Parts: sequence; structure tokens; C-alpha cells
Amino acid sequence: MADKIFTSPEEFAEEFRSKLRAEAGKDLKDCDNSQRYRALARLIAQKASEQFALSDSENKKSQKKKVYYFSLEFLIGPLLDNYLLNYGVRDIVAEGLQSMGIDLDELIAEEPDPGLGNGGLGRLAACFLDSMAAEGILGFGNGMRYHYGLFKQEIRDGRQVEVTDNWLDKGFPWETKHPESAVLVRFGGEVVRHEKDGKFWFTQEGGELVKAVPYDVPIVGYEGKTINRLRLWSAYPAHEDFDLDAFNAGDYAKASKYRTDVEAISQILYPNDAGEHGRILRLKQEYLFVSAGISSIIRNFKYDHAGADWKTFPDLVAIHTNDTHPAMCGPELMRVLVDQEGLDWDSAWDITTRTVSYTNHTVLPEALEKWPIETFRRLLPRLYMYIEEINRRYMDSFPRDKEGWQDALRNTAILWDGQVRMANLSVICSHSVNGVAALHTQILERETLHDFYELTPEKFNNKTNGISPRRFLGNSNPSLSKLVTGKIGDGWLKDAGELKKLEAYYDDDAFLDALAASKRTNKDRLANYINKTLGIEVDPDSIFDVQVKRFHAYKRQLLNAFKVMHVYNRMLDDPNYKPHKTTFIFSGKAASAYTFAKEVIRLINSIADVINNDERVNDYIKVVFIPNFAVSNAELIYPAADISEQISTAGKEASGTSNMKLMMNGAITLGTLDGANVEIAQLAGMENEKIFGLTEDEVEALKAGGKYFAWDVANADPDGVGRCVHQLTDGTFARLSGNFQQISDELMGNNDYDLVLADFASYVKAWDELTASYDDQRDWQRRALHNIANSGHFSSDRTIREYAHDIWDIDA
Ligand code: 26Q
Repeated sequence: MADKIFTSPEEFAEEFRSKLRAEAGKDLKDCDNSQRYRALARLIAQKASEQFALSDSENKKSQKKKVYYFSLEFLIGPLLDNYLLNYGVRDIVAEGLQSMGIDLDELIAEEPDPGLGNGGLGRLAACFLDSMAAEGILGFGNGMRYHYGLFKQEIRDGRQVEVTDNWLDKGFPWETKHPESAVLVRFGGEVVRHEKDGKFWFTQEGGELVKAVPYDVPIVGYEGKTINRLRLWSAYPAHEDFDLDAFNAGDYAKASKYRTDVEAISQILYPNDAGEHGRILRLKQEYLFVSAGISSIIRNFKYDHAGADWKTFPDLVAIHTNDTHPAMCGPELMRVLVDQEGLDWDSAWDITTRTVSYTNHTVLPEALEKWPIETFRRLLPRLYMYIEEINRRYMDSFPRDKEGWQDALRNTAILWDGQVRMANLSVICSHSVNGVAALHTQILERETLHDFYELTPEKFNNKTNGISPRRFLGNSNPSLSKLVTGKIGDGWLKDAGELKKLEAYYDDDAFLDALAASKRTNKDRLANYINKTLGIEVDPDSIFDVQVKRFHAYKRQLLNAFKVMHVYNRMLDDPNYKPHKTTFIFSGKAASAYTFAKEVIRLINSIADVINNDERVNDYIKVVFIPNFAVSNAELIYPAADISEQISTAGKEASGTSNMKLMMNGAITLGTLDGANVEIAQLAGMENEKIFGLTEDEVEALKAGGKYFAWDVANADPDGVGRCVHQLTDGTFARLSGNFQQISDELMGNNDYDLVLADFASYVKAWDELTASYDDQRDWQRRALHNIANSGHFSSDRTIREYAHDIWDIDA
């Protein structure tokens, strides 16, 4: 353990007071909690930065490899509580603040929740930063500093309303701006050929010049030994170009057009709906952070290893690309090595492919990133020449000895049908391609990237996702953490595999009771939050049935909504039918242009409105939609869940990570055999989850057979799913804001593309059986414990160790 940053509450209090005076320019008693929070965060951030500077110069001497994790999203969430835990000073700080009459939890509640990501992929990047630092890996995040995070979600008349997330409003105390490390990036213009002494070279000239300025956030590893850095880029004008004439003529927009255009690049985070593809601003974001990131890596490399042969670059640097969003890393590194550093093509190509690696996060064909060649070439003319040459050489060396090679070549080419195919670019420029759960990787190899797999099977590997046990158990579930630590010590925070030791308590009644009591504490906490924010009273003794994630058709929140409707219908039809008391909890955002998903949100809120106000049923069932799902409220929701809903159409969810967070917090999975659910069921035991529905093979077979007719399923079950379909449009849930014609049309008009009707019966049966088993609390808690004890495998520390060993060639 490194020395503690504060050794006593008194020492902390002293430093805090002086920091507060310096930051706020006021004395403690005259400051509000927001100023106190800021001062505390600044104090910790500065300690971390100092430590970073020290270790940075030590690392310069060592020849330790550095990993750069390129991601357009880092959903870091609030940092304060996490850093106090990682530094091991939570109690000292709480006590020190207490002595000044300040409540640490109140300061923690002041912290903004930076929404610099959409969902799973962005949160994964944040967990990886935490784990790289915990594992002592020199791992640096490279991303974008969006001025506005993902929109805040409000619900009005049941509808999602998007509100700007001005997360920087009060400043972000963790960041430090580094203007001295700014980098210039050029868009547009044209490529000019130069020739001298028989040599020739190219430059890109004119166009729009942008200054990328980095803001660094320190990443504190567990036990405070390793401090890493997240570097987020922001776009600024590269020169003053204020049009005074326009200004004097009153045309203010024209006067500052250049500034506005440039600043737009880092203004917003794009949502992950298919409709947003092809936006030029998105392409600018992608190139900006790739080009600036690579520039900064090269500068660092030259500084750390002055005079080193470029050949050593892949031994000292790894560049990992989170999905295809940073796919330009390959060609950009080539451009720098060849155009700027003067290497020959073959040497540069060898260096590039040995440095770059790629993680795929989706098999949905509509989600694979593509850009029109015309758009691409106009914006990035020099880079495009590199892509063209990479493509030409790829096609040129393509083996033509196997039957059907023409199809394989067509499927794997980078440039085809007037488009730049980013997944193919990523695979070709990388030495490693990985999926994010075993099943997902199999599907990549068998289907999505099959032709690449045939060519280079050695590139492919699986890295099942993980989550930070420190944040998602340590920070978010204090009561369970305390219980666990009381029994097996706190080693699980560093090695979550130690949670296995809890297996010794499967038959320990006292422990199982304590587990139930901890769950109850967390349900009370969430019930209070729900009451405070929504005015809905929920019974903490009811089952908390939880589905929280982005809204997407394939995630099938609609299937869950149908289930709730069906339970309601049964209660009204049959006075003898009494379901187990249940609170159905939903939360999540839909991309603003994704109308189907938004209608499902409205449906759930409309169902809630009807059920919660119907005295015939509301003693038994309640429905709650918690607005604005974000890291901060997620940390209240996961610990309170009894049932974890993981009900995507088999084969569609690459991995899922909320399944892991809920498992680690003792929820039982009600799910399909999709993504990482498969591995969860294997590890915790099938008997400790509730698995239902079509398997991936069965889904494929059903689709291929051509004999599935959704209307037949509806008509054959008039009291079940048929009635649910009907109720979308018959006024049953129209009270709040009308019927759901669009859901009905898309569902039935596409012959139930996501197989909601096909899985309905098996889902309802599974839910009935699972909820019926809740009253045997001893057995329920035992199953919960099986989940907790086996969740260590899903620590992102384990995932990162696998990346380090198998992909980055480093051993922590
Ligand atoms: C692409 C182009 C243009 C605009 C937006 C995008 C875009 C942005 C974000 C496309 C996709 C995303 C995010 C994807 C995502 O979160 N995928 C999830 O990744 C998790 C971590 O691996 C998995 O657990 C989930 O299964 C997967 O859905």
C-alpha cells in the first residue's frame, strides 16, 4: 500500500480548510456544499496529478509498455466516492468533515454525473480505466470532451423529453486543461504534390484548421499506487479569425462563424441510433480525437525513448480501438509514419498492425459503421489516399485459390459500393479482433466477420466483458460490502475471485438472513428515492423486478411490458389469481430519433399510470419508470434488484453488462441465452437463474424456415399475447397520451422481427415460476448468494488481465 494521502482526520481537515479558502476565496462557514464539494474534488485531483507527474518520470526510465485506449465514450460517472475508496481514505475524510459539521454523503450528492457515453460501451471504457490502474498497467484513455453529455431525460405525459445536459455548468474539478499540449488537425482542403531532388511527397493544404486541446482527468487505481490519465480533446479555433467588418455590420453569426463551426466538433455526443450514421460532424469527431491522440502518442514516444528505432514502437505502445469509432487509428498512424517520419510503407505497415487492436461490440448489420466515400474523401483527402492504398494492397494480396474467393473479397474489402466500411478497416489494420462475450465472438467468427476469420483465424479472440467491483459493489452497495468484508475480508476489492469464499455460507442461515436484510436496506433506499423523485409509494417487501438499460427493440422492453399487461389482465379476469407482490422497475433512455423505442417508453409509463391508479390491483403490482438512467441512479437501482431482466432476442446482445452488475448485487437473472447471460448461467449454475426462450440456433432456424407468422401466434392466444397486441390500440392504456398504433404497426407489420410474440409464453411461464419461488426466502437467498459468489469472474480486472496478456502482450 502506498502512503495514504491523508493519515488522519485532523490532517485532512487542515488541508481541506486551506484548499477551500484558496478555491472559493471564502472561509468554511461561508461556503455552500457545492463549493465544499469542489474544493474536496480539487484537493484529491491535485494529489493524484502530483503523483502522476512523479510516476511519469519514473516510467520514462523503465521500458514499460503503454496502452492507449481509444474510445469516443467514457461514461465515468461521479468520481469522488470511488477515489476515496481507491485511496483508502473514505473513513478519514468522512470523519474529518464530520468534525467540521459537514456530511460527506451530502458532498458526494453535489457531484455532477458526466454523461460522456451512451451506455454499455462507454461504461465499459470507464471500468477498463479503473481496472488498468488497479492492475498497475500504464493505461491511458483517449476520448472527446463533449461540451454537452448525453441528454437528460424527463418524462412528460409519459413521453421522453430530451433536455440539454450542461454538465460543465459549474466546472469539472477533476480536469486540468493543457493548452501547451495542443495539436493541430486539418479538415478538407487539398493534397499537394511536392518534388525535389528526385524525391516526392504530399501535404494537405487549405481547408479548415482546428486546434485540439487536451483536458486531463487523473485515474486513481485501487490502493492509490498507480495513477493513470484520461485525456479528453476539445476543439478550438487554430487562429483568430474574427470578421470585424461583419461584426460592425451587425452580422454577429458571420463574424464568428469559423469559431462556431470549429467548436461544434466537440459540442455534442452522438446517440447510438442507426439514424445518426453519415453525419459529417461525427466523422470530424472521430478524426479529431484519433489524429490528436496519435500525435500525442508519437510526441510521448519520442520523449520517453529518444532515438529509439521505430521498430520498437509496438513493443512500447499498444493502441486499442473501442469499436470502429476510432477505426482511423490504423491509416492515421500510417500517415504519420510515412508522411511525417519518412518510413517506407512496409515497415510502417508492420508497425501499425502490430500496434493496433480492435474490439467489436455489435453484430446488428444496421449498426456497422459506413461512410460515403465522397464525404470521406472531401473531409480527409490525404487520409483517404492511405485508406485507398491499404485497400488496394489488401485486394492485391488476397488469396484466390479457394472456391468462392470473389464473395470473400467483396465482403472483406474496405471500399465497396461507394462506401468506406469501418469494421473491415479495423480488422485489416489490427493484429487482434475480439468480441465481448463467448457467444458474441462465436457469432463474429461464424457470421459477421466469417470471411476474415477464414483468412486469419489467429487474429480472433474472445474477451468477455467485466465491471468494476469497486464501483458496482464497493461504492454502490455499502451494506452488502460490509457483510461480505465481515466474512471474507476486503481482498475481493482487489481480487474479486475471492468472492468465491462466500460459497462456505450457502447453508448458513444467519448469513442468508443477513443477506436478505442487506437487500431490504437497499430496497428501502430505492423506495425512498422513488418516493422522493416520483411520489410513487412502492412496497419494499414486494419483488423488485428490474430492467434498466438503453431502450432498443432487440432488448425487448416491449416483451416485459406485455408481461406486465398480461399479469394485469389476469388479475382483472380471475379474482382468484394473485401474483406475487411485485414492483416492476424500468429505466433507460432512447436515442432521440428512435421513435419506436420512445413509444415503448410511453407505453410503459401509460401502463404505470393505469395500474398504479387501479385499486383492484395496486396492492399487488406497481410499475415504476425511473427517469434519466445514469451512473448515479444506476448505483441505487442495482443493489435493490431481486430479478435481473436480460431478455434480448438470442444472438443480438453482444454481451450486456447490467446483467453482471445485477448478478454481483445478488439479483437472479431472468433471461435468454444471449450475450454474457450464457456465461452467467454456466458459472452460477442454471438452477440459480431462470432461463427461457428461443436459443440463438432456434432463432436462426425460425427465421430461415420462413414459416413463422406472428399473427398466427397472436390469434392462437387471444387471452394472452393476442390481447396485449390488441390493447396497444384499443384504448386500455390510452388515458395518459393516446394509443400505440406505431408499436402495433411495426411489431405486426414486420412479422415480429424481434420475436416478442414467439418468446412470450415461455417468458411468462418463467416469470410465474420464478416469482412463485420467492417466498421460500432461504432458497432465494441461497440462489442470490450463488450469483454473488460467482460474480468475481465478471470483474473488469479479470477482463483487463486477459487483454493485457493476450492482446497487448504485457503481464501486470
Ligand atoms: C456509431 C456511429 C454514429 C453514431 C453513433 C454510433 C454508436 C455509438 C455508440 C454506435 C454504438 C454505440 C454503443 C454501443 C454499445 O453500447 N454497445 C454495447 O456494448 C456493450 C459493451 O461491450 C455490450 O455489453 C452491449 O451488449 C452492446 O450493446
